[in-house]
Amino acid sequence: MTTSFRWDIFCRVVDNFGDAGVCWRLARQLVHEHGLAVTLWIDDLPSLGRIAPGLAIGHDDQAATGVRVRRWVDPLPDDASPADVVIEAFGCGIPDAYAAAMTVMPRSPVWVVLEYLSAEPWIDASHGLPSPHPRLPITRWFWFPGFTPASGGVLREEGLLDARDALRCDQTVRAGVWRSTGYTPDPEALVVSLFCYANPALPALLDQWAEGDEPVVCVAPEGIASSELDRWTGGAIPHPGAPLVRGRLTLAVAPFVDQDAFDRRLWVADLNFVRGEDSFVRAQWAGQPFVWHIYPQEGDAHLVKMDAFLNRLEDGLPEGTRVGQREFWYAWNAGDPVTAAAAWPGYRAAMPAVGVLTRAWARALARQPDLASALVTFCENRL
Ligand code: TRH
Repeated sequence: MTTSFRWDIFCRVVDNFGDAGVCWRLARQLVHEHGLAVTLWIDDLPSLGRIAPGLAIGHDDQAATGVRVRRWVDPLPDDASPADVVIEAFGCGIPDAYAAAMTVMPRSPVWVVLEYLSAEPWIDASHGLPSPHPRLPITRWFWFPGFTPASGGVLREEGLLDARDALRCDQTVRAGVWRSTGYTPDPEALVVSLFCYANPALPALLDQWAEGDEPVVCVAPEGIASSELDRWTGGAIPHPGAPLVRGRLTLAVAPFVDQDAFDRRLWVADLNFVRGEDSFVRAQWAGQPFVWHIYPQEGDAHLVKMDAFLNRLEDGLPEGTRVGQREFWYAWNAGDPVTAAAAWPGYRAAMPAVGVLTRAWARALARQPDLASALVTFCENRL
């Protein structure tokens, strides 16, 4: 589809990489698959630069893979006129003057608040609802990403699962994915990609892998879980290209790469530890067993969300496998070394069945419309 519509996406980076990651992925897809003119207004270019390495983080206005990327400063530059569609990512707010200008456009722009992803059942009834702006004569539409056809869906690029399957079949390309880490692929080893928040349970898990019977390769991105790794390695965290071997465990560190390369890591690992929102979705597309370190919230609200997701994922799973997965996810999220170590053997035993389930889950999810396409249809129907 080719249109002349202009889209602006506003993104404030709260912390880490997920806010930028989701917006960057969405922006690229809107340009590449929907022919839209997209500007990403972002207040933290260095964070985006970590996952979009070609970006010039000192430039306030630039084109990057077809997306116009502009630094979100206050006030916005004078040439910032409202687009046809305005995406307010994660309720970050739209600058007052820009919002006021939206209300006097000859054709009222469509203003969409992109919410956080959730598997909770209530989001289906809230997805796509309008809400009048509290002060301005304009409507905001609420978009709830989720896992059901009644929700806003999740991001999925065209041909994603085919690209994944093709890469998995190509041994040379597969091996190339790990080259920067210095680890030489060993078909006997369990290859774990580790992307998590600080987690006191990690050293106990590393001990278990080091002392176990099975060769394990654990690859962590640079700077991730650094205090735990620092402690576990006695201040000698490996550099990319020079893994550390202790017992049966090879611990390797990988440089930060762009999102597509990060996806490829998830595709070729046997087990993916992921976190936040975007890598959590990408692990689902990878179709390998995965363990989600959910972003912690006050009052353990995140555990309600994790439970809602597990309820959907495990539907139809045999009891033993279900318990194995659930116990390990809970132990990992509790960050408790004792319960996490105790739950690992059960999870390891459940992994083959969990893998079958995860692949089926990805196939079923891929039959639903992807978030970007659904969003384009929704907005164009309102213009
Ligand atoms: O980094 P995250 O924890 O991000 C977030 C933020 O904390 C945010 O405030 C919170 O609201 C949200 O989680 C739920 O995890 P996430 O979402 O997985 O984002 C990581 C991004 O980084 C994702 O787009 C993948 C990308 N990435 C790369 O592109 N290359 C890499 O090498 C790595 C390690 C990650």
